[in-house]
Amino acid sequence: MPLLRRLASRLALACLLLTPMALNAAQTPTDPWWKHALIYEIYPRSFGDSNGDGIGDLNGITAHLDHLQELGVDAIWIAPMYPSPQIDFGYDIADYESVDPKYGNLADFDRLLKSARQRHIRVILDMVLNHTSDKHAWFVESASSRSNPKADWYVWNDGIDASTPGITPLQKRFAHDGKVPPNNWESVFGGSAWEWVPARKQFYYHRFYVQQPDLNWRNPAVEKAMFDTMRFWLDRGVAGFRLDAISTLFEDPQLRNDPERPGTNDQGDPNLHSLYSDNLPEVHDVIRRLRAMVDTYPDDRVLIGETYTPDVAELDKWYGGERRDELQLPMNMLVGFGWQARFDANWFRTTLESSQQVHGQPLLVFDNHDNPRSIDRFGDGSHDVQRAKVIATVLLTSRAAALTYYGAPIGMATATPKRREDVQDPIGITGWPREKGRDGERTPMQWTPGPQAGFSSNTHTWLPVTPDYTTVNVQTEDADPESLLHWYRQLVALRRDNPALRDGAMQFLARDNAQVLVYRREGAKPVLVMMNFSGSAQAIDGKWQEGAVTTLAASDASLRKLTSLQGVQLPPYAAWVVTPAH
Ligand code: TEU
Ligand code: CA
Repeated sequence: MPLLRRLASRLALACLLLTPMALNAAQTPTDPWWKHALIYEIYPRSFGDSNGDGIGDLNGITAHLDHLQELGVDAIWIAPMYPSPQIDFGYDIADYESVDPKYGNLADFDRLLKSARQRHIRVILDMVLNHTSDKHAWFVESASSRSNPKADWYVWNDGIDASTPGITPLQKRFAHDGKVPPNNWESVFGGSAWEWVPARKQFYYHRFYVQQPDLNWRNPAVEKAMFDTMRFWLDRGVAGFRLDAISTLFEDPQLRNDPERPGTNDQGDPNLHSLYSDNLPEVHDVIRRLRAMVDTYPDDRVLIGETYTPDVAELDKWYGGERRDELQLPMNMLVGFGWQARFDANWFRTTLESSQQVHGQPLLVFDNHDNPRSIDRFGDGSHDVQRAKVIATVLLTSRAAALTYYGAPIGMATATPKRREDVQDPIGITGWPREKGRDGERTPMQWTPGPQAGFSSNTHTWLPVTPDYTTVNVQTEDADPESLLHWYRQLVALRRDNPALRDGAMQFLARDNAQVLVYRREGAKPVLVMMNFSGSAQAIDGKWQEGAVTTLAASDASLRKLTSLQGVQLPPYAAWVVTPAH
């Protein structure tokens, strides 16, 4: 063997031995693992219940890791599993360095980490930096007086005189002791964002629930404490964090009123433009310091951002723009959750094309624990699974890292409560019937056609199992090669080691046909992806790929035997992925 090659293979061997995770087949040592990853969000309450209390737990996740490995998942993101009063089901954290007893303990967590590692699955934690629970020791202390050591850890204000001219009806509603909140800021979850505390005779600010007071990120002690908790988990071996509501860390020091917009929101409050309460530039300084801290760890730890942005230019700022010194993977919410998002080839062509205009790797996402499931948002009630296969094709064949959510790969439906008394999510109780809350997208995972869909031995699960579990479940779909689950597995396997699908640029074709979405992933051996967004057959243009082709994946069996594009009609809602035969 020539010396250079021998050295190179030695080096590769050394890498293999040193790296705690084996590298994927086509992964080069310079490619960070997250760049082409499939990341799978787990809502721990709803994934697997190991102890029969009707609530999911960490051991329940560990028990189902084989399924995730078979799917080809590179990392799981676990929604908050820390001790919490569970007002916002974990997003109100009372202790950042432990596990909620309902979900297990630190030993269970370490076991989960180890079992996942054995299956080449990394573990990403949810990190809630903007606020804590009002039961967190920091807030209890902070709220106890104006002079305690943590007095300045949260956002406190004296309020203004209730007779001040120009105060809004909402401010008036929150009057105490002749004082009203200092401005018109609203909680995303309803009402004023300011809550009165008699012990301090002051208001504190909470962007989310009253039980979620905002930390004061202008206090360096807060940053230090939060970075320390992140080190706690990085030292334990987590692969990174999904940063919750990251745009909300800072508020305007002058507390200027947010501009009003016409109409009211789902909680019945005036619509506001969060000009002074969200997305302040100071947050980027924190993120740069956080990135520098995370980069001191080996193995490419990753920062993922919950970044709902108005456009791609704003999204690019979360990468740090050209400097790329902030988040590696801020979520692109525009393609999947944009207010105009619909099952429409033009929508996807336009937004996917612009998704590429960032200084880092795009991260696509169509499902999460806050929004109705994509199968319902993009479905029409009669071709839901076919359409879900098209959406899966977009997610897994675009040039992007991919984020999915438990239940999406089997086509679990959104099961929104029908009666107010059944609602668990507090915003669904206060907002009923305009806002029915987020329970619908958080129902128990459907594993089997057996009792409680195999989620729990307890007949009383925290949310009811959706009745469609008898057909929509892992076991049944595993046995059906035409199922949505098999489609996901096929595409995940394909994107894992096809060079064009990994890094090839996206060249959009068929721009003048509003019924089809077609793109070529460029490369020495390009890959052509064709999707029919309509209910009628669509002609394929032989020029998209001349010569003989091989099918890599086809959602419609009739396409699989074809060896050329000439004269072919793409069946309704079909997705076809091909590559030149030679
Ligand atoms: O969500 C932040 C956020 O922007 C929410 O307002 C989201 O738009 C809303 O839930 C949709 O109904 C994150 C978490 O994902 C969410 O579950 C938490 O409730 C929230 O932060 C507070 O921590
Ligand atoms: Ca804040």
